[in-house]
Amino acid sequence: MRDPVNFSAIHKICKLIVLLCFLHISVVFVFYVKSFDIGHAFIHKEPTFTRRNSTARPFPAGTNSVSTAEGLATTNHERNQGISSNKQLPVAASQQTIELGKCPETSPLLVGPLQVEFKTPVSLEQVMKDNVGLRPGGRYTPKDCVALQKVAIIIPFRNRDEHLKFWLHYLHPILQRQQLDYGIYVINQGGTQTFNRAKLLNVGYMEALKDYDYGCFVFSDVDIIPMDDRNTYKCFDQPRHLSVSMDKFGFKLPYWQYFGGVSAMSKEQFQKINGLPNSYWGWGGEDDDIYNRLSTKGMTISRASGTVGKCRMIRHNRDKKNEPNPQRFNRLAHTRDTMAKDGINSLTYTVVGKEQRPLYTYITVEVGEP
Ligand code: UDH
Ligand code: NGS
Repeated sequence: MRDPVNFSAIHKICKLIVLLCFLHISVVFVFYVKSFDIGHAFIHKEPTFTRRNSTARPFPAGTNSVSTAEGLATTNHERNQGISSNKQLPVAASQQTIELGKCPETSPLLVGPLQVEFKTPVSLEQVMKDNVGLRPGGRYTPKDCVALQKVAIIIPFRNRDEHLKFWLHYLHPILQRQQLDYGIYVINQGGTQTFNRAKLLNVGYMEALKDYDYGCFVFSDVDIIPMDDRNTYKCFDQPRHLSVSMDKFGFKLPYWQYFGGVSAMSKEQFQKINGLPNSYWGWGGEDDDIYNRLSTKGMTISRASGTVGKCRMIRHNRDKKNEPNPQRFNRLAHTRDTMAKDGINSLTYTVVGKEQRPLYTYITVEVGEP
């Protein structure tokens, strides 16, 4: 005889087991769906992360590293606007850094010969609109690669605002295409004493170094514009002369030793010659003195070809208080003896004002008198 009570107990146990199984499957299912959600969210974001990573590396790896918030998890627009979007990324990714590649030796952005004319007036507002990537003080750093050189461009200045507008209008886009990490320094001679171009350039060197670790210094007259962007405003193994073939000289060098107009020296080259002479007041000779210094120290002049080195000068009359210096020939005969004590080591000046304007840093300085 079978016992009916036992059957009912087994039935109950079976029902309990089925219920437990169902519960177990439900719990497993809920956790599975949850884990799928997390995984899906990560997979969804990862392609964005990978794509940005790859566009930030157009060139072989260099030395500068950029934090994820700036270089990897943000778009170019966000970087320009200073917006960081790394909040949505997994913690591990937001802590990563990437290395920007070095800019190439020859910039791929160069276009070659340029149209340069001074008939159409230029406004600073328009120049600002055309150069939105600049930081205050006329500073610029390439976004996609590490610039090969940090260049301070020094302009001796007094009462040439119209020329400066043309210079900024033409040069800012050129310098950006040359992929330089640069800053513009306009050194304005205060007062009404005789002009002293070389001393102002010495001041520019000293003041620019207070701002940034510049390794190269381009000294440019305010009225000279290059006609070819392949004439890179950077430094070379030897001091560089940039205004090679000027329109006013019939697109030729006026003489082989000519080092006036626009020139570039590395920090080392500049220090080797004790900077520039402070003692040339008025027009003429200071550029020849710089040449004498370089040649005394065994350096030679490097130049682009006559074609790449073409440039235009804005025609103007002689400025007041910049008459030809009658002492220049006598001074030039003694560069070798005077250069050790007349230069950056004997420079004295007073900064009257320093302003970081949108397109350049403007420094007004008292440099004394003859
Ligand atoms: N500079 C000024 N203000 C001055 C004098 C000179 O800003 O009052 C700067 C400016 O950057 C200029 C540079 O110093 O480009 C060289 O001076 P400069 O232009 O006087 O020299 P340059 O050799 O002209 O170009 C000399 C006078 C030419 C007169 C020609 C008359 N037809
Ligand atoms: C030379 C001057 C340089 C000057 C060059 C070009 O004679 O300072 O002419 O001048 N040297 C002396 O006077 C000793 S320019 O035609 O640009 O006015 O840079």
